[in-house]
Amino acid sequence: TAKNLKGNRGMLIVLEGLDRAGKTTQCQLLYEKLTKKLGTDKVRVQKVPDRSTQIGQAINSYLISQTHLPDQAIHLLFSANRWELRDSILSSLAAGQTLILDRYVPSGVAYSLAKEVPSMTLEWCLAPDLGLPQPDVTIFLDIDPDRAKLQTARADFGRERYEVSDFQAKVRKNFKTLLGDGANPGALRMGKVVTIDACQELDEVANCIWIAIKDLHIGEKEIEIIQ
Ligand code: DGP
Ligand code: NA
Ligand code: NA
Repeated sequence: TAKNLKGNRGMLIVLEGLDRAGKTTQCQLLYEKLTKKLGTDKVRVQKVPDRSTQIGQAINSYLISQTHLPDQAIHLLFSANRWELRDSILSSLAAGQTLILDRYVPSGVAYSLAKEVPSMTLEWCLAPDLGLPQPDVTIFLDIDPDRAKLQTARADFGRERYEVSDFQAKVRKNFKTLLGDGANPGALRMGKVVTIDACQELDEVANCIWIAIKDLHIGEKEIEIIQ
């Protein structure tokens, strides 16, 4: 297993899910496990959106309802924020550093589609992200939005724009359509896709994630792009 994880390039791992599904905690736990195996300089976590850039700050203002933007404009800003990360994603992988992304393209499509703006079709939503690096594995932490709301980890839930149960239920449905649900393949190609029940205990979820990635063979395979 250690050998598989030590391929020529790093692995691109994406964790996805609703607000409060436990992504950030699980990214940290996975980071710790992987660093034990690979070394601290061989693993990195990146939050997406990255709120530290100028575009990220514009996204943050929108999310905390300090600014208003048309749905199309904010959609494109989220995508631009991922494009800003592209070079650092690729250079990490090339340097043999495994990268864990806390959200990525599936969030981009799932959240915008949930707004149900007729002109913002799946094709329209995905278009600006075409050409970005494609993950090796995408882990969907699936949780019922009402259960997520009850989780105590984040007392500030509900403060941001999308943190409303009805909206989250639509996002969840979109994630399932986009990433696949059991036997049904998803509409997006995001590498190996694994859905995990995020209502389980933290350690149980962490175990499931580990099982999903530990035997992944990337070998000599170059990173693909989303098309
Ligand atoms: P987070 O920092 O992980 O809490 O994400 C911020 C919020 O923005 C969260 O409600 C999910 C949502 N979000 C993340 N990425 C995108 C995106 O690309 N498009 C849209 N519309 N929403 C996104
Ligand atoms: Na959030
Ligand atoms: Na995030």
